Amino acid sequence: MEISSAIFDCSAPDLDSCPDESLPEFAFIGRSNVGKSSLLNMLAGKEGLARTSPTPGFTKLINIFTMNKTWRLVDLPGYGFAEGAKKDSSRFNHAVSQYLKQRTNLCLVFALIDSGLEPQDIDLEFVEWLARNAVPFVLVFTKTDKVTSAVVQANIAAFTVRIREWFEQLPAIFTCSATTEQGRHELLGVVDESMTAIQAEQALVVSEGLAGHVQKAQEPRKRRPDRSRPW
Ligand SMILES: Nc1nc2c(ncn2[C@@H]2O[C@H](COP(=O)(O)OP(=O)(O)OP(=O)(O)O)[C@@H](O)[C@H]2O)c(=O)[nH]1
Ligand SMILES: [Mg+2]
Repeated sequence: MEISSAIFDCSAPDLDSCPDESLPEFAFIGRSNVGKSSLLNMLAGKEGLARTSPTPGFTKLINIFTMNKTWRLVDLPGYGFAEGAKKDSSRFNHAVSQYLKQRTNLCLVFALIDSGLEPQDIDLEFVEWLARNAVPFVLVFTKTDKVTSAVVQANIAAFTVRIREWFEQLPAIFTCSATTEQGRHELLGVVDESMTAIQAEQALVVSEGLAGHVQKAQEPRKRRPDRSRPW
């Protein structure tokens, strides 16, 4: 997939402030500093589109960007930064939780994990939260340029062992580096497949409508792919 236009849309402090749900969205979540904003820029092919920083906890709002005028990338605030950790059992902010649970046009979440680290409790806890709330996601191990591929593979294997019991089918796993652009093609492929699935679903809605089936016209149709998707 080529990205010919990548535009900052808005920064929203909460779900109610997010733009209308007319375009499919793909969101980045993960521990503070894991590389969410950098990965967004890498996929969009536009350095500086989302602001990045070596200081954890930098992204504080739900930042929304429109790609090719037809779909969106969403940069979410990270979890695990002391300020937001407090007593909240899921240890990330309420706006993010609401967005992940209620945004009907959210197609897929890219859940980012630092490939250079052994499984961290906070990431495991978050993945369990995603599973419990049936949020569709893939795992993306970041910053692969910083360690050897043996370390990346060992950390992925260890992570997989720890999460296995929560899933009938493990989530798909990708690796990436914002520095070398490793993984760009694969992750844009995931977006592409998801968009194709949505178009197929919309075509079905039209044909169902033509066949005279009653549609709940006022109810926005969920764009989330069903659980049988390939990832
Ligand atoms: N070497 C390397 N550094 C990276 C990579 N991705 C991000 N970084 C660096 O990691 C730091 C954090 O990156 P961000 O993209 O701001 O991380 P974030 O997850 O958006 O962080 P918060 O907004 O604080 O939650 C920055 O200094 C980036 O330059 C990568 O793939 N390789
Ligand atoms: Mg950020």
